[in-house]
Amino acid sequence: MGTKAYLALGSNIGDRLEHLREAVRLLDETVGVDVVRSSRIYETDPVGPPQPAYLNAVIEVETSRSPRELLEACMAVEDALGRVRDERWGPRTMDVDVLTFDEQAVDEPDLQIPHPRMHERGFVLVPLGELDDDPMLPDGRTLSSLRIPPDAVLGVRPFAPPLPVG
Ligand code: GSY
Repeated sequence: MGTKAYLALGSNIGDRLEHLREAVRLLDETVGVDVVRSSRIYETDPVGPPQPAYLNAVIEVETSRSPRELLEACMAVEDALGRVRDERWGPRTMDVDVLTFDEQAVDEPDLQIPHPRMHERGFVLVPLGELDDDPMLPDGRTLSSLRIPPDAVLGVRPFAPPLPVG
């Protein structure tokens, strides 16, 4: 039995929907990673500097990898989809973030789980809430206790059904 992890996917350059589909295919082909299910796809207002709207989704994976090995798999998918790591909050063909890893917490300089900003982001919370009504959040927060600012949710609009899996 592997570990259940949630990953956040985002794309705002080029054929965004195809990039999300390709990310799921590549992750599922990765040794030690099985994509189990996907949220619906949302079109979301960009957070950060002015840039095109994103497509975002959250997927559930089952993995035999360690948290760091899962991070490496996510970065390999970003690289395969042509991500250029320049501007920190800038546009990208593909972003894959590890949100949770069972109930484990990781606090290393380049890897923090649960993802430290996930509870502030409507583009993460809305799709994640479809898959799990009580996900692990930073500092023991619960989804029901969060006060999500209205514009964080208004900027998250259903766009397409869940990504094909398997
Ligand atoms: O943090 C992931 C990349 N990203 C996003 C995103 O995925 N969606 C939205 N709506 N805004 C974002 N800003 C950044 S950076």
